Amino acid sequence: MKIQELLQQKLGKSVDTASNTEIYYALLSIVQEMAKEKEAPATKKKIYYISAEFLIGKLLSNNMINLGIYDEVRELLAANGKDICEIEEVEPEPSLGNGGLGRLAACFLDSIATLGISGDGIGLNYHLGLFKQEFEDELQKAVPNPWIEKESWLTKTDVTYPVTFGDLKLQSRMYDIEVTGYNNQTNKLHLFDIDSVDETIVKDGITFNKEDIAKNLTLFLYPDDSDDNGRLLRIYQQYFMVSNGAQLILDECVARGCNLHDLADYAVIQINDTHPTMVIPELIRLLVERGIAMDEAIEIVSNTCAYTNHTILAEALEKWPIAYLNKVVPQLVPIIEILDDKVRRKFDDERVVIIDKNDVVHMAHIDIHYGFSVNGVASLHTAILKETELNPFYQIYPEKFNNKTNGITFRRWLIHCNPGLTELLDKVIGKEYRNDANGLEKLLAYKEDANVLDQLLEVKKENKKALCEYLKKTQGVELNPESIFDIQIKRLHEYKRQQMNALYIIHKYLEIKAGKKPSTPITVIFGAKAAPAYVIAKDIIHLILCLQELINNDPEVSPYLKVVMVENYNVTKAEKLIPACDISEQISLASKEASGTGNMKFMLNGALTLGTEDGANVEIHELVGDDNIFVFGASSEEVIEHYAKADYVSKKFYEEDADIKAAVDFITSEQLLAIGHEENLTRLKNELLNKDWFMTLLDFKAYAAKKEEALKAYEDRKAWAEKMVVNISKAGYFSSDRTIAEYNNDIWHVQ
Ligand code: 26Q
Repeated sequence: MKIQELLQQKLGKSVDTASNTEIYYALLSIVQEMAKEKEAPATKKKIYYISAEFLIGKLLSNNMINLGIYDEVRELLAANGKDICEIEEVEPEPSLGNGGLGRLAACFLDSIATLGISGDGIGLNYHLGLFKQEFEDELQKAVPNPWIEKESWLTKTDVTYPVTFGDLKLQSRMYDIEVTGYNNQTNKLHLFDIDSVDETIVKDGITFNKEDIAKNLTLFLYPDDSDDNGRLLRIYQQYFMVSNGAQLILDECVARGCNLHDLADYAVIQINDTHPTMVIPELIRLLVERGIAMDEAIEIVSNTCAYTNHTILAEALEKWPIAYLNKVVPQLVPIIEILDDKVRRKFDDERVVIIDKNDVVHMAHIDIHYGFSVNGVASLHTAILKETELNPFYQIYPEKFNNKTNGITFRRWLIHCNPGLTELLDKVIGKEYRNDANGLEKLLAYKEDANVLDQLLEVKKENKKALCEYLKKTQGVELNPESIFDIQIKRLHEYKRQQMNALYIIHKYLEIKAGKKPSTPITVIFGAKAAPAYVIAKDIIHLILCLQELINNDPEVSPYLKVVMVENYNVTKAEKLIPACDISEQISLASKEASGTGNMKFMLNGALTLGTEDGANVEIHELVGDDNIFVFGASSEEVIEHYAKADYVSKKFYEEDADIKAAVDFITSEQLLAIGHEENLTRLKNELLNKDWFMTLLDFKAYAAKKEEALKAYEDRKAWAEKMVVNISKAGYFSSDRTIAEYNNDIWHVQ
């Protein structure tokens, strides 16, 4: 049946008389039925991608693109006076992730299905998501983000498993979301939940009784772990995820003919950071329960599990006191002790033990000893893991270490979010790049083509206008689409250095006040959520919001400089911001950003990177060359040396440079104190002066100078457009299809 007839049948009325909401739910149902018809055929081996986060974004349009019906539906709706964008707005965005790691998992599911690889995601169904960010009194306020509606992409299944925590026994329930590849098969995202979860226990923002596990288990992603009960809840969640995952995997493999001894021929489990690490002892436990000897069970599991590391930040590497595990998952503790004992017998090296002398369990160490692959997510990151952070392990297991530079799905991050650019590309280089992203290189031939360059600038201008309208409507800010759009969107973290960008804004503000006006106006846009327990991160948001208030309301300054912090930054907002960006801020302290994936999305959409030699920025730099990127700052080697020698003193930079001093002092100026809170602003200033663990002041001057260079370069519109062409042309490498092909060839060997 044609889509038109299907839609009318679902609606029970003609399209032109239906509401946007009715059309959305009708399309949801049609797409789900079409997706189910493409369910992947069973193959012997299957990849299970297990992750605490899946930041999937809205699904309707992407599913329609992947099913090949998007254009038809858009035209059909238009013919009936309906705008597909307004129908997209009806869909709530699933709140199942936080940042890069979760978005990567979502891009990977898309690419796994697109490459026709048999593989499913395994995670949790958080009812209230991460949290929704609201701004109040120039502060971040966290409130629940309920996103599950009666009709949604979730399909309730009758799959349930028993999960035991000490003397608490729970029964799980599995929900599925279909994941359809681009012109290919449908895989699944399995999200586990319990029927007894009770959203009404949440009061006063995101506060709830952390001890009532049957009611709170799947309420929030990353519940506040600043107290013991919060940390215990995290372990409950993690075990619930992996126990369900392990039971599902064993059941499915047995159904496909596995005799458990040969599990590694039927399953490969990719462990996304350490959050799912307990899947290793849990699988061992289940195999032993099913009659396999301990040593063999350990061997089987070690051949089945592979680990991806996403960070070198010590504080983000999970370590759990054995006492916590004893409380929540006593059944795993004897197994973890055996795993530790084996390591201690083999290696006389306290750095590689699993349970350290303080009785703390190092989750990453379990993954490395008892998995067959350890990968980093960008080439610099993997090199640092080998040479520094995980060097003692690299010495033992050099063959396990490998790099898999991250990628992004071009279906969402080009075709869907930037239809103007997509149409231009289709016209200039044909559509083949949609199937093989390397085909974007064809655009290089048009680098000198004035006509193509003009059209490219036109597309960018239209995207900027659309963003202005959106921000006017949603946040009431008035922006100038002729200004330079400089955007930093990512989780709020000191290592990502949003505070350095804020200091630059202050610096610019002071210059304008002193009469030095920029020749092209600048709009600096931020989007970021701070973990509710991360005090300094919230102080940085406060500073940015205070600057926004001060600057945008100053008639002397606002014609030249504006600041906007987008509220509740999420995937949907990223899709509007990225196509409108001129300068992509990727300014982490070198060595600290494992990869970054926003950097890739911006490049693909024709923004130029202003960044440090960190994460995948290094690879972007290599691909586009010196002329098409703005690189500054201390190198990762220099930074690592500063840490080793403990010789970085931020105050020295403050005292020796008048610009730095003026910018830092301004944080507690009369003007800002009149808007913001003394406590927050003073704390942030003191942090920069007395600690500055991520060396903001070290790189500030180089950053400001490089930004001036970028702003100047922008004024030569033709030269800038040529740089855009180079960035878009070279972005093909960052397709997650390439990344997934590498995972499959080197690690998974599925098919
Ligand atoms: C750990 C312990 C205690 C509390 C929280 C956590 C925790 C939670 C979330 C640790 C890490 C995360 C998320 C990490 C993350 O998103 N990492 C990003 O992964 C991307 C995909 O590989 C990279 O591109 C980014 O560079 C990396 O920061």
